[in-house]
Amino acid sequence: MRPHRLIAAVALVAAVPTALWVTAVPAQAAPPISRTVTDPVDATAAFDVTEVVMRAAPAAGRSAVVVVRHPRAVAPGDTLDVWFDLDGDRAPDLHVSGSAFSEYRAFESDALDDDGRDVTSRGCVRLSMQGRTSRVRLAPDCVGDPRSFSVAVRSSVEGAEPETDDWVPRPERLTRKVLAVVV
Ligand SMILES: [Ca+2]
Ligand SMILES: [Ca+2]
Repeated sequence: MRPHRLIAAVALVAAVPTALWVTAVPAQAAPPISRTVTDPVDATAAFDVTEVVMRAAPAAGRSAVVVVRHPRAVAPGDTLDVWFDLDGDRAPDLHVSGSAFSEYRAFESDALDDDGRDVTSRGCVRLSMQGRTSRVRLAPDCVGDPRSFSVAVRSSVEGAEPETDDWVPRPERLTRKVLAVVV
């Protein structure tokens, strides 16, 4: 390449808008190993959620965890639904649903309002509700070893109007991704 051509090429690269590079970098970055989503105290919520913490499994064979915090202790009738997107297509693949002091069920899922097969007995996902904390444990190696996951969380009280439900991050939306297993 002759010198004046080289100078022209360098000038062309320099002229590319900075924004192009800025937007390209985050798209390639790996999801974080944890994510905290804070949610307002909602006076209208029957069973309020104020924080959701997602954490990758610390190693292969361990569980990823979703910790849901409430401003009061869980009571009979309090219900939690958590949907997981495991393949990154922004549609749920797994739904766990349960009530305080009762049992929970897990279902394959294609949409927030569409449960498929009951997969509770596989033990891939478990829900516990105690004190001011609900906790969901997901075994990545039991659900096809996804690279990352995101969740939608809904809290409600049995028999209460849908308007009193609380959603994180917001109604019928999934959070951003978190790595499934720390690597
Ligand atoms: Ca809330
Ligand atoms: Ca999906």
